[in-house]
Parts: sequence; C-alpha cells; structure tokens
Amino acid sequence: MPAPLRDARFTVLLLPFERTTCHRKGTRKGPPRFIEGSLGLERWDEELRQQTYKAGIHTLELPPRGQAARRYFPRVEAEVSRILSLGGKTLFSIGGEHSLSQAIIPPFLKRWPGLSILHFDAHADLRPAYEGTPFSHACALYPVSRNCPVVQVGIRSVAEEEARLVGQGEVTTFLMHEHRDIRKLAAKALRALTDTVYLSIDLDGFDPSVVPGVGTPQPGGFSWHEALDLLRTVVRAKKVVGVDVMELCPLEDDVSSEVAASKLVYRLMGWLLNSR
Ligand SMILES: [Mn+2]
Repeated sequence: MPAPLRDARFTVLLLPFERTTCHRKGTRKGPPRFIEGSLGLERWDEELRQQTYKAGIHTLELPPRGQAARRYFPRVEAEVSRILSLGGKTLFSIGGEHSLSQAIIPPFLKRWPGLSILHFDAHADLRPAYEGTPFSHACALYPVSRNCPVVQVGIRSVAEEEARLVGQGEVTTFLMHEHRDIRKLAAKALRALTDTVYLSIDLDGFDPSVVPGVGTPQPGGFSWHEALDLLRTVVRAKKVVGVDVMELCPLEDDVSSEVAASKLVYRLMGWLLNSR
C-alpha cells in the first residue's frame, strides 16, 4: 500500500549494491527479497496495536547499473540529500552491502552536526581499507568514526589491525561476550550516544538462528527479543533521524531472513511514529 512521496512519513530507499562481499555472494538480491518479505507481514503491528503503514511509506530504488562504488556512492549521497531536503520523512536505506553507509551517513551529518551512530553488527568494520579498497563492507564505519561518535553493539569479530581503533577516540565498543545483560547494555549505550542518533544495522548483528541470510555470519549474536529491547530503548530515549539495514543476503529456500528484516523495519517505523 504505497504512499505518494509528498504524503509519506517514511521513505524506504532500496540500494541493491554488491562489490566486496566475501563468504557468500548475494547482497544485491537483498532489497528485492526484503520487499517480498514485507508483503507477507501483517499490517497490524501486534506489539503497538496500530496500522503503522497508514502514516505513509514511500519506496524508491537506486539501481547501481553495474557501477563501482567510486561512481555509485556519489549518486547514493545525492539521493539521500534530496530525500532529507524534503523534510519530515524518516529514511530507511536497505542494502546491499554495508559499505553503502559510507555514502548514506554524510548527508545526515551535514543536517544534524551533533549526530552519533548506533552501529549494530557482529563486526567492528573499522578497517581503513580491505583487499585494496576503502569502499569495502569491512570498512563501513571507518570514515564516519573519524567525524562523529560511533557506539558499537553486538561486536564479536575484530581484526588485529582494528583492535587499536575499537573503543578508542570517538568509538565506543560493547563486545558481545562482555555485555550479555541487555538492560545494562542499553543503559550504557544511551550514555555513550548523543541526543540525535542514526542507526546503522548490519543484520549479522543478530544471531544466525534469527537471520541466517547474511554474507559473513558469526555465532553468538542478539536474539530477536534482545535486539528489539535494545533498539526500542534507544528509539524511545533519543531522536532517531535515519536507519540503514544492510547485508541481507537471502537464502534460496528460507525466507526467514527477509521476513525478520522487514518486520524489524516496520517495528522501528511504529516506534518512531509513537515517539513524536
Ligand atoms: Mn557485519
């Protein structure tokens, strides 16, 4: 039930871009499968007891047309800037690989200079470059971590070369094995974040039993309810101005990953709708 752009409270930007995934290929199929997953959802949100879609959801797509990051990312940045300039429409960007966040976040930082990032991921993603390129999924948060506070949750895979950046400077890292109590973790994350927050969600932050369809799975991630408790706390306490949901790499014969991803987005929209 799509809404015209001018009436929409939420915009969904589909970014089927994939260049550097390593273990399993297929993140370019993430956005279309995300839409398929969303079609199976009930429009009635059973937690919030409301029909969130009635606020208006407008979906756009920016096809990469075979372009490399060097050419595609400036187009992504321009499109994000255009949508933000319309005002009053929270943008959800759906990947595609996580390196896209490098192009999505700068327009948010321009508009909200006090922004901080809640980075939900299994991986620290703080390498300055990986396999010869700074545009890799392994470097997703490196550039923005030089400019604004980044608070990392779910992290359970860190390269030796990243270890010096984890928990240093603007980066606050809550390693998964040290922060198992979600209520305490949420309270600590709130203290580390500023008032205005951007959510960058790599679906591999979830446990693979919740979202098996990711390129680089890691054991020991958040359960569905742990993740939702954490994110609900943040959305209620802060002003969340944008969200990306990345690295959906759908499986052939299992739709649970795209259902989880689209249900997560719909729930986030519902919380946002109720928090203003
Ligand atoms: Mn990751």
